[in-house]
Amino acid sequence: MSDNAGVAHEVNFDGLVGPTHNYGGLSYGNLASMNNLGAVSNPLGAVLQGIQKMRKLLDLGLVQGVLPPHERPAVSALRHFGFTGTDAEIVEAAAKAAPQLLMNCASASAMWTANAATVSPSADTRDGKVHFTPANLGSMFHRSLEPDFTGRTLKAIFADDTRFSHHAPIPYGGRMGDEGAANHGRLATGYGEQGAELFVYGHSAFEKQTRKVTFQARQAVEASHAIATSHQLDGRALAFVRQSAAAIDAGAFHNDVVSVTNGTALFYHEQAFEDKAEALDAITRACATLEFEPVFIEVPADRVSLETAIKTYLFNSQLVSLPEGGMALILPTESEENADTRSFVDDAIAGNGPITQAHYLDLKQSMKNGGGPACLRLRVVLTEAEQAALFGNCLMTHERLDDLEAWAKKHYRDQMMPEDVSDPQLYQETCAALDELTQLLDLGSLYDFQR
Ligand code: SUG
Repeated sequence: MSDNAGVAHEVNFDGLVGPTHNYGGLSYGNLASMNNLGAVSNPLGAVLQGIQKMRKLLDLGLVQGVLPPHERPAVSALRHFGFTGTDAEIVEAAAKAAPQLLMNCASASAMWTANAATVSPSADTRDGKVHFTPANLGSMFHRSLEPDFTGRTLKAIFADDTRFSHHAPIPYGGRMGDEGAANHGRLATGYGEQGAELFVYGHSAFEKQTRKVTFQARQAVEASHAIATSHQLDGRALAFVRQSAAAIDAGAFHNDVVSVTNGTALFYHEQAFEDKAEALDAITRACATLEFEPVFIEVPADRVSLETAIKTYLFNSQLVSLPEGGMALILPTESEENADTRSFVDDAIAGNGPITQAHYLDLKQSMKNGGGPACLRLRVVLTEAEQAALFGNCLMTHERLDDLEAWAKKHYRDQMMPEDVSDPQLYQETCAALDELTQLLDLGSLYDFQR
């Protein structure tokens, strides 16, 4: 498509934290989620922290988008489990008969939009469209409830079918997990240029588990291959790389907990990949077909241990290109407070590498469920023409963020225990909030309760 040529930007679509944000300890293998089970959460604080992050990116001159929370508790899922009656009756009945099921159906986990989908920019695809595949998130029950509504939302916003192509989630069964952009990266000399796409997987859906593991991998290589094929990517500019079992066992349930890409740079922990030499070689070869060399920024284990990387979420930072040149790391304050990670970042900035700035943000509400800055955003590279074709008001300005802040203050609770999800009143509050949100974002009747 000729008008795809020209300037392209990375647009970060952040997940707006939903009103049911709580610490239900639902994600086995995610140490923060496991360790904070039963803590008091602050949904209002969480959504405001997310909005602050979006403001920071706007201030840096970047393009910022938002994706709406999902309807929770997911009454439609509870209906599948045999509950009947009005929505409020269903929540009440599920709270009595199946509290654990209700807890799973009430998670606000859709906030982590790095897991919403895998996205390939139009510069990478044969048909010149931007391709989307919602992640099946089949490894965790509470997250497996997300793909339908994610697909619906993406189709609503990226509605122009001359520019955007939407695929169904990869079928899940056995261990055919797909966790979306959290295990996907891209290296390119410019956002508008063709890039090398990096798919990081944890296992084969068909392999026998021969080794004792502490935690199961979530991403199947077969799912990654299927996405690369359906997105019509150039096979020479791809790298499929295995995540290290040591990293998964240490709590890196997604690869974006131990590495991040931007521009031609890969910022990664020494122990991120199962076979580091082979991984770096595969990435180098993919980039070579596009005639550039990747910049590897490796963090050695003797400077930052895997354990520290996972505790501080150093690599779950957003690595973004600044309009004036150079790159900024958007990090959680946990990486500022730790001497090892702080000193690595300081040295990186002082050196001659691509990282020129660091900004530390308080995202503790999300961090306590294992979601750092990079988990909270879905990267979508769009040309200016594609950006202009978006439906609704999902691209942020400071005024729109002011509106979202006022909206959250009107509707969100500032304190919640996991068991509060059984309060039918919370469901009513959530629907009122989401109804108003679809008006603010001009998205029409998106939610089941509006249809
Ligand atoms: O899938 N936590 C999420 C965190 C996702 C982070 N995303 C990325 N790394 N990209 C998960 O484990 C916890 C929910 C709870 O316990 O209620 C949770 O789902």
